[in-house]
Amino acid sequence: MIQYELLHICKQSGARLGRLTTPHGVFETPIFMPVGTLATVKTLSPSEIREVSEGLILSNTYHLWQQPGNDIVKKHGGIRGFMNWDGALLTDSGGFQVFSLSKIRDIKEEGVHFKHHKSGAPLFLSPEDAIKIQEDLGADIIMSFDECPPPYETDAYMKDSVERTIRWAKRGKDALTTDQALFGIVQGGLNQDLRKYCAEELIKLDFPGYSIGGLSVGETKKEMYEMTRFLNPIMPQNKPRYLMGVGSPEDLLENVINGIDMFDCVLPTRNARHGTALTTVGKITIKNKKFESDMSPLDPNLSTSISPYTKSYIRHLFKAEESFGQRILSIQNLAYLKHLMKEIRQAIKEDRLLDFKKEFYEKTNYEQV
Ligand code: PRF
Repeated sequence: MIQYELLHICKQSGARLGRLTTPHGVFETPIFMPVGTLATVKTLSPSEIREVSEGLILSNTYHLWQQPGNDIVKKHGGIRGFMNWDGALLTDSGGFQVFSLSKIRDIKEEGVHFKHHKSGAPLFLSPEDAIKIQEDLGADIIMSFDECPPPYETDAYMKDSVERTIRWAKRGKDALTTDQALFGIVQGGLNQDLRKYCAEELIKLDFPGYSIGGLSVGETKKEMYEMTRFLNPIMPQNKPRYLMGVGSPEDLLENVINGIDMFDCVLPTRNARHGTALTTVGKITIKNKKFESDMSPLDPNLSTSISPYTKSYIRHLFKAEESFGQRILSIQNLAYLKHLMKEIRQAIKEDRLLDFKKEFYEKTNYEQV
């Protein structure tokens, strides 16, 4: 099980500082969790993951269920044993992957029939299956099986979908046989009435934490921020709130101000593999010609294990398609988000997060909407 304690609310911004206690670590929130979809944070070793995370990472039910299979992961004592990770872990339920990866699917009350995202093989996943697989994977925090519809579906569709997501959350809760912390996921697209309804129904089921799904799926940033701001007073104060799949620097800051405690996103590691660095002064496209003989470190204000490398060297690695370049930027980008979240927590403690926000947009090229 987990415990959450609300420690402080920033007087300037309303942002929350909390403490999340899990069986494998105690964490201050707000926190960013790096993504290790296939039981690996792409390109990094566990000691590197330690360096660039707070010690809490995310992995995925859908992917590990399909490859190598949850039975094999279970044999290793779960994901932690499988990937030799001694920190804490959260798994997503597979709900989102079914909807984002598979174009052909048939949603029924019992679960979802769909095709494998590569082979096309027919598959079926139910709320109970998602719990069983997550029990085998053995994370500290696990997710309900939900439907994540596109943001601009009709209200009628959204209503059916939200009702089903609530029923699925209840079924998952009833199926759980371990003391893993199961979160409910608030859906409802951009419809405030449905979001409120979904949150209230899930709160009645008394989950140890609540996720917000169905955002950052094609709506505008303004719409996303409006929805987290709307949900802030509706969500319970004494439980953690996790905004799923959100993790650009500006989205972290804006959503912390709207009361979010936990985040995950592939953005820092995916950007890294494509040559985009996130730094304390903003985004950098490392392949740019202007870095050809740039002797400065990637980030002037952040000291990490990759600080000794010059921009010129890292650019060279990308131009030569050497995989070490991807590793260097993965470390940088995650280290930067860890640093940013630490600065945000400090600003909350000192009741000056809005001052921090102003400076953040002044000192970086991250864009305010
Ligand atoms: N549901 C689940 N996982 C998710 C999402 C969701 O809606 C999202 C949407 N941003 C990311 N990951 N189960």
